[in-house]
Amino acid sequence: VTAHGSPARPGLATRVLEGDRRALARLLTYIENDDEVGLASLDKLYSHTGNAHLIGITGPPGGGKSTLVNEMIRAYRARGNSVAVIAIDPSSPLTGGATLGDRIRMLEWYDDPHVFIRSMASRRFGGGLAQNALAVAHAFDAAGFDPIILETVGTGQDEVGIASLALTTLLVQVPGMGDSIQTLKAGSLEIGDIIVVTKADRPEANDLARDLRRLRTLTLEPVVEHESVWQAPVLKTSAVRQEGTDALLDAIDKHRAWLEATGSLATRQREIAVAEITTRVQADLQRVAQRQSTLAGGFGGVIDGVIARQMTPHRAASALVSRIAPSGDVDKE
Ligand SMILES: Nc1nc2c(ncn2[C@@H]2O[C@H](COP(=O)(O)OP(=O)(O)OP(=O)(O)O)[C@@H](O)[C@H]2O)c(=O)[nH]1
Ligand SMILES: [Mg+2]
Repeated sequence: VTAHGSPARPGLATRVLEGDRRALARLLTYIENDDEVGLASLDKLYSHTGNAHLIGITGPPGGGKSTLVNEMIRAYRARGNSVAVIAIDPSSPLTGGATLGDRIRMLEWYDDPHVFIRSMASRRFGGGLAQNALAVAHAFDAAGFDPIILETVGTGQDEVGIASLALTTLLVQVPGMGDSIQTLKAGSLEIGDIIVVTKADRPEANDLARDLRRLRTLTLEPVVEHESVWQAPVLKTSAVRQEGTDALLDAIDKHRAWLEATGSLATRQREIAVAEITTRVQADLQRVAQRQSTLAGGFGGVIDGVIARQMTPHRAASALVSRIAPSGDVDKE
């Protein structure tokens, strides 16, 4: 705390560590707004993180993700865990934010101090979705929640990408959406450490699970069974019949144990850290660029150079980046 007064509210981080929910809620708002208070609190909290298992869930809109998360909360509570949920809400004009169903589901946990659900609007962050969601996860981690579940709709690149920044990623597939494989975007099967067929009470669920098992063996490399290779299981869950959730939690535990046993956990944590830092760098550079572009003589004249066709936008960008990071090797790629 400086003589001029630190922007950090004294004690916010401490109160979060003590389990103060209101302090945690306030911290999350600061983090979402990229407020310096949130960053300063995270400085204090970060050494208390690294304990929680971060679970990503992604899949098609309306695929039953939130309902599944709700069942997972119930099952984790029965096991004595404190559970935090980050629901990235695409805020599409179609859904207009959290659905009534989501709100009712959240109300169920209103009085439970061991459940914390936070919705984040993805449009508010632009390209900065990943680092803010992960920063929120750090806050939950420091506050003692484990696991932390991150739900995103698997439509935009950002949303799929962020779910894959978890330690265990669940890819949801839903039966009865026409041709089963049609709903699966190329390449998206690989991000699933566990593939979950939701709404398994529907008659098409078995066919979909079978097709996914075949597709998995076709697309995911080694056919060889080896303990160092994770074989993504295909599991079925039904919220209607209250089936499959415990098996899913067991599979998540098994994946976690596999990560630890094979050393993949350290690799994964490193990948996540690199991704988080990289997106932060991108966001910071973007902010600098936007600020510079609005100054008089924007970007020190390079805009004029581009308009006058003396310089390509590509070269203008490189010139600006080397001005910001003079020793960087950005042009050498
Ligand atoms: N039959 C059946 N319907 C389900 C099941 N789980 C969810 N649903 C229904 O599927 C619809 C969508 O469920 P959500 O859990 O909101 O799906 P979501 O994937 O979170 O949706 P978005 O977040 O809007 O993309 C709701 O009408 C649920 O009642 C299930 O196990 N069986
Ligand atoms: Mg949802």
